[in-house]
Amino acid sequence: MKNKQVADIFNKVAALLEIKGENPYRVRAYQRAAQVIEALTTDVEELAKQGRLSKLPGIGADLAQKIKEILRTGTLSLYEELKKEVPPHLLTFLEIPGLGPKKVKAIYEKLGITSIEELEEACKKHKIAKLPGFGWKTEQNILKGIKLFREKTGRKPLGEILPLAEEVVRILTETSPVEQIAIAGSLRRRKETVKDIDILITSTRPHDVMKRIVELEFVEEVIAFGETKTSVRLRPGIQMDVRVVEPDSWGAALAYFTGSKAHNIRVRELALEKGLKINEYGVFKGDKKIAGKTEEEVYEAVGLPFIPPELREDRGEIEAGLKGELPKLVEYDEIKGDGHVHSKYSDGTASLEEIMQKAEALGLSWVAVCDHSQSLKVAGGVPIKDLFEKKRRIEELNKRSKRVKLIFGSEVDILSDGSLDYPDDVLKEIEFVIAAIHTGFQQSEEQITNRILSALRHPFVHAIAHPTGRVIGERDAYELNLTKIFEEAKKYGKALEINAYYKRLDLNDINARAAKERGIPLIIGTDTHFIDQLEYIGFGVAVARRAWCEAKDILNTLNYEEFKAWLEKVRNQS
Ligand code: DGT
Ligand code: CA
Repeated sequence: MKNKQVADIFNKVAALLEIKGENPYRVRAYQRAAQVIEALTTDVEELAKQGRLSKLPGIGADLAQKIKEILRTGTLSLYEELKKEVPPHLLTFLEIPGLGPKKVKAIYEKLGITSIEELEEACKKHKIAKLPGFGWKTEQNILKGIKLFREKTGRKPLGEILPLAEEVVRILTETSPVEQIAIAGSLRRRKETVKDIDILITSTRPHDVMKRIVELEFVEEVIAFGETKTSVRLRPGIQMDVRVVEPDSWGAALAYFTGSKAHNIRVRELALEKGLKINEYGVFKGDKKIAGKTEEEVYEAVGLPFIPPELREDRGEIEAGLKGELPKLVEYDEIKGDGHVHSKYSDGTASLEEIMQKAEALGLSWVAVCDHSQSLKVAGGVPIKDLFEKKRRIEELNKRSKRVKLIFGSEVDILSDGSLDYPDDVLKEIEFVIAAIHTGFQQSEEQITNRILSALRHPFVHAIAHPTGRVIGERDAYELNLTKIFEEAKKYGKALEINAYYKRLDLNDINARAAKERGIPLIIGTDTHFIDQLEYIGFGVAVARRAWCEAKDILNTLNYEEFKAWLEKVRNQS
């Protein structure tokens, strides 16, 4: 039913007319029409076909025409015109809960506010409360509305949402009549941030599945309930769309809803070249469906091999697939070690023994314990005397442990002049030195780049941790000349980290791919300070896969002896 779509457009038209200061009767007419259509229990499209629209209360010939226009074109020319006449940010303001057109108009006319940031600032400075017709309470509501709006529109880190989506899949598998179930969309492609959760299901009892979904404990709001599509908002402020598809279309739907859109468009072009039609139901030759049950057969029908979801971004995977040159991506279970873990020696919460146990439980065979260096006092930087105690403890534990070995590492600060935070005779004793910038972010591009370059040239450094310094949603990368850094890493055979902490993912997919193409070794580290987060290594593998990396590009696929050999090789060639 398109009732909601029609009502939404009428509501927006009413709001825009009101902001423009048009005749209140006209505004009211659109609002009323929206209410009437939204409350209909029959399909507005059916009424239109039967010529019964103008029988509806408040809908005259003119509005009936407009409804038909929306049904025919998906929008309304009047609405498109109005959007052009009103500053676009005011339309955004209308989406903030608690802000209607009257208030938006007043805020704009009296204070000239043009962005959400300005609006927030004005609330905090109590400029809004002083406007006529507003007040302290309204101001507080607007602030709350801004927070909700940001939650609603902001993208969320993969690491916050993937575990939630996997939990939903687990619960539905165990407690509802689903047959097939899969996560699709950007989550399946393991994009670093996601807008929403897309889930696909096959079931002979869709109503029961959807009922179970709206009953899930993390559901905050049911946006739409239907047997083929149900949308809910989950508590951390993210929408989840669940679609039930026919088993016969499973592969086609999975391919379609996994995206990316850019990838889908390229696949569709290939289909067209072969005289085929492709959509979420299948691949068709004329009226005959020739594929749709599995993703493999859908790709095959258009002349492609199966493309791993992490590559589906139209970044060359179609061309590579056609030539049979897709990479054999590093697998999650090929990871043998974690390159960056903090222990109690600095600001981590776990003892060396606990790290060993957890690593064993996860099936890892080595962990580099890289605590902060001495001058990083806020993060419990390890003084030199404790460093050698840590070394002895690791040697003792390694003697007793067969399956898991610890590597005596350090995350050594690159000081603001580019020197390292331990003297050379100390650095020499540390098995794995990963250097990092934690201070002086405000320096110029040249200064920061030079600091990293001098660390890369240092004979005892093996790798650079979180090379660009960005923190998703909190801090941009520092000013940096990555090209120079790649050149120097390549020249000295040093590694760059893919930091797997979900707010860092640094290097990101694009930069990691650039490094890999230049033959720079990459090392994945969880950078974890909490023992459970050793599991986050998978987010780093996701970045590596999105960066087209194969096992040979990733140092974590080496076994303990091989990794130790690499560490020594770096030292010997320096
Ligand atoms: P997101 O949600 O912004 O993190 O990213 P996606 O890729 O999950 O995007 P979403 O949820 O809007 O749509 C899911 C998939 O559905 C998308 O990856 C590809 C497919 N899709 C959506 N809209 C279109 C479209 O207009 N054309 C095509 N070819 N595919 C589309
Ligand atoms: Ca999505």
